[in-house]
Amino acid sequence: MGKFDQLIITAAICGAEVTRKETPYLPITPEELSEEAKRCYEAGASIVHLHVRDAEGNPTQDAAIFKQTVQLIRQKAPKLIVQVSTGGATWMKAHERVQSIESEPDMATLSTGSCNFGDDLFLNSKSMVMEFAKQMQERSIMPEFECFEIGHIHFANWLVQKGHVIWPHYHYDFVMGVPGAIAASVPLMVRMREEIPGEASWTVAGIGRMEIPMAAAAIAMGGNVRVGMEDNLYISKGVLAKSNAELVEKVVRIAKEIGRPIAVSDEVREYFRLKKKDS
Ligand code: KMH
Ligand code: ZN
Repeated sequence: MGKFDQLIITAAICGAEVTRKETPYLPITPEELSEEAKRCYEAGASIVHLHVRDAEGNPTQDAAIFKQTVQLIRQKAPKLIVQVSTGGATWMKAHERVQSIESEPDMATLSTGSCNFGDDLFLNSKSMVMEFAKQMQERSIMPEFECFEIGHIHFANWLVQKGHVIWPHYHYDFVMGVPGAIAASVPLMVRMREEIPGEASWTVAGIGRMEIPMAAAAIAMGGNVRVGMEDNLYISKGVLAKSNAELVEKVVRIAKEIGRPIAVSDEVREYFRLKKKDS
């Protein structure tokens, strides 16, 4: 495939940390999450990054809830690429976190190192990451390397070099601005990009008020963008986004001004060489 210039937009619609107290617009139930995923798809997202919640609205990696949500998303937006979280929440155990891949998504996140995460520790030991990678490989689920620090990129590269992750294409997500991990700044993003293999692709997820500035810089640099309430709740200063789709629409507007075409899911499926999946 020649140069892939289209902008891949990932919508991170729920996350594990945000609460309904912080925003009444947070989608939580499988029905709400699937409707929101469809809205984001229609707005221009080609990938949905998915966390789910239990009946009380608390984060969970429960396989049944993931399966139900993935099935609903596939009914409502059949082309949308579904990427489940194996990061879950900081307090979850490894066996709990990895259950999400039982929903047979197209992709799953693979966090490739530990870091502080606000007041907590986000633990991703070498053995945990290798076990998650093995299980994803067995199920033909493409990993997205979640890098909260520059060294996480190096460990992802090691996994590839040693054959622990084998895929025709590799994609990295630079998560920038989590308190306790790498800051959200353009020079650091440039530095991170230098560390990934030349043929790989990358996305930036800027946290909080840095979401849109980092997105704009990534669009200009030829990278890709993640937006959504997992990372940022505001559409503009002091104004809550009423839907994740509003954040996707904002990125689409910026991309149009900069001259980046928006990728559609089928193009990304081919670029990433995703395997056909059914719920
Ligand atoms: N909630 C964070 C502790 C992922 O989705 O893979 C981890 C996270 C990363 O959100
Ligand atoms: Zn996540």
